[in-house]
Amino acid sequence: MITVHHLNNSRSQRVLWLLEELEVPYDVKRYERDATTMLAPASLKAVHPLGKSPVITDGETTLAESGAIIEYLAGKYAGGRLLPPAGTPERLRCTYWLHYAEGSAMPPLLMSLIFNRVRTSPMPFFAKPIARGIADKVMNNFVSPQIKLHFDYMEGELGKSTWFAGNEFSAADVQMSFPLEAAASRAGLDASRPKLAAFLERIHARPAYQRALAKGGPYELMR
Ligand SMILES: N[C@@H](CCC(=O)N[C@@H](CS)C(=O)NCC(=O)O)C(=O)O
Repeated sequence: MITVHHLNNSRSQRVLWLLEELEVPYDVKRYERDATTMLAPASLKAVHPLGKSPVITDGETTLAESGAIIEYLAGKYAGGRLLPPAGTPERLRCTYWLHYAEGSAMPPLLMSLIFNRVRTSPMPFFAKPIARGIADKVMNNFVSPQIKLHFDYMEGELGKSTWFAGNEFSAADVQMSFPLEAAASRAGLDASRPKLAAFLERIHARPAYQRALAKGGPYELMR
């Protein structure tokens, strides 16, 4: 039996969604973020040394890293769906987006989360203007232009095909859901990028996505 070690408001939501798309049985073991630090509880380290979510167990196999998990589950349980056939251009695109989501799209979004925290964290009054000045400078000179670059790129790519790996829905779309949801929640992704906005609407309307929300509990990404 597959067990998803699911942290609230996290990347593991997309693993629940994938499993609902696959219609395979699985268990969910829930973990709650610390309300102040937002970190995962130490108990998750008993499953994987990094203590991050998602991590799954499937029989003797323990696997972390959402791209690897999604590729593994789709390869083992999708019966040929969700991963385009090996050796095709669509498969290469699928692999590309499986890596791009965490390797390229997430870093600037994470930086934006961190520098927003720097701006809003409690600190002595005399430190505030300095901290805010540094945060604003990093955001304006580096992070925001990088985010715009990625938004423009992803918008352009979704102009070429309905889904990220081609005209069929695939594992790549599940993996790409998280950076796009994070972008909509904290980095100003909106209807000015109509292809990306339509992608989010389409995935949110999928019955499997809705079922995964019911399984995972409230899903509100950090701002
Ligand atoms: N690149 C990893 C990132 C894993 C990760 O950072 N997960 C976050 C949740 S979205 C987490 O566990 N945060 C809690 C913590 O770091 O303690 C993946 O895609 O699985």
